[in-house]
Amino acid sequence: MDTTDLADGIARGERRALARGITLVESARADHQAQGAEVIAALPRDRHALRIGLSGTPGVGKSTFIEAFGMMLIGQGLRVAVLAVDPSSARSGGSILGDKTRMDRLSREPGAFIRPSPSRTHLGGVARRTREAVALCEGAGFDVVLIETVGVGQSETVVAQMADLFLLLLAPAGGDELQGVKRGIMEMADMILINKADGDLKPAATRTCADYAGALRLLRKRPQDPEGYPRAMMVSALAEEGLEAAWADMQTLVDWRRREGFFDATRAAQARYWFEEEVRQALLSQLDDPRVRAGMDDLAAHVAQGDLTPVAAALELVQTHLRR
Ligand SMILES: Nc1nc2c(ncn2[C@@H]2O[C@H](COP(=O)(O)OP(=O)(O)OP(=O)(O)O)[C@@H](O)[C@H]2O)c(=O)[nH]1
Ligand SMILES: [Mg+2]
Repeated sequence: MDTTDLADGIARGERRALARGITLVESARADHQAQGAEVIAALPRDRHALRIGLSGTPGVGKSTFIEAFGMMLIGQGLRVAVLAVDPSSARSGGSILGDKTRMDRLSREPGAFIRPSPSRTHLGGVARRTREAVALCEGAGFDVVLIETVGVGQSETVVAQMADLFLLLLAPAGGDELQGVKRGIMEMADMILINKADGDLKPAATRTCADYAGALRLLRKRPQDPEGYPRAMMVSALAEEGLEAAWADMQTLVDWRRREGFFDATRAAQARYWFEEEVRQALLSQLDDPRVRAGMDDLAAHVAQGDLTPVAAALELVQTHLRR
C-alpha cells in the first residue's frame, strides 16, 4: 500500500480514501497503525475543522439531531464528517444499521462523511483511533467534525478532550429533577440542548430547559466562557427547529474563544493531555511483555510469602524489568 497515494486521495477529499485511512488507524495490526500514522503525517497541516463533541443517553435523539444539524450545515455549503466513540461492546450492529437509516439523507450527501464507531475495543484504544480519524477528516478538508458518544461513563471525557465544543443533548424530563446528569458532565458542557421540544413534549422541554439554565448558572465560572455561556436551549431534531439558533450560538462562542486566545490554548492543553495519556498507555503496555509478566509473577510470589513488601517489590520491578 502506498501511503503517499492514500494521503493524496484524502487531501483531495475523496471519501473512499478517507474511509481506507480510517480503517488503517482502526486496525489492531501494528503495521496498519504505522501506515496510518504515515498517512496522517503526509496530510496538509493547514486545514482545521471545527470539532464538535456531542453526548447524550440512548434514545435522546443524537442520530436524529446529527442528521438534521448536519443537513443544515451542508445547506450552508459546509462539509461535515461524523465520527462516533462507543466504548461499550454491548451496542451491536443493530444500532449502526439504525443510524444508517436515521442518517439517511446525510449519508447520501456528497459533502458528508459518516463513520460508525469501531466496536469491541477498550476506551484507551478508541480515544487514539478517534483522534487519528479526526486528523484524517481535517486533512480531507471537512469544515465540521461531529464526534458522537452515547452518555455512558468515561466516553464523554474522551470526546470533550478532543473537541472544540462539547454539546450535551437531553430529553424533556417528566418531573422537576435534573435527570441524574452527573455534575462532572455538566461542567464539561459548552451548551446543553434540550431536544424533542415539540408537540406534547414542548411544555416539559421548556421546564427542563429552565432547570438546566439555572443549574448552569450555579456552576463555577470557567475562564473560556463569555457572558451567558455555557447555555441551555431547546431544539427539535425531528421538527428541525432551533438548529440555526444553536449553530449561531456555537459560532458566537467559538468566535469569542478565538479572539480571546482560548481556542488555541484549549487545543494546546488537549495536545498535552493526549501526549501524557499516550505515555501512560505506553508504560502500561510494557506490563504486557511476557518477560515483564514473568518478573512480576516472581516478585509477586515473594510478596505473598512476606519476603518483600509490596512497595519494595514494585520498585524492583520498575528498576530492573521495565525499559528505560
Ligand atoms: N418528538 C421528537 N422525537 C425525537 C426527536 N429527536 C429524536 N426523536 C425520536 O427519538 C427516538 C430516538 O432517536 P435517535 O436519534 O435514534 O436517538 P439516539 O440518541 O441516536 O439513540 P441511540 O443511538 O440509541 O443512542 C426516535 O424514535 C426519534 O424519532 C425530536 O426532536 N422530537
Ligand atoms: Mg443513535
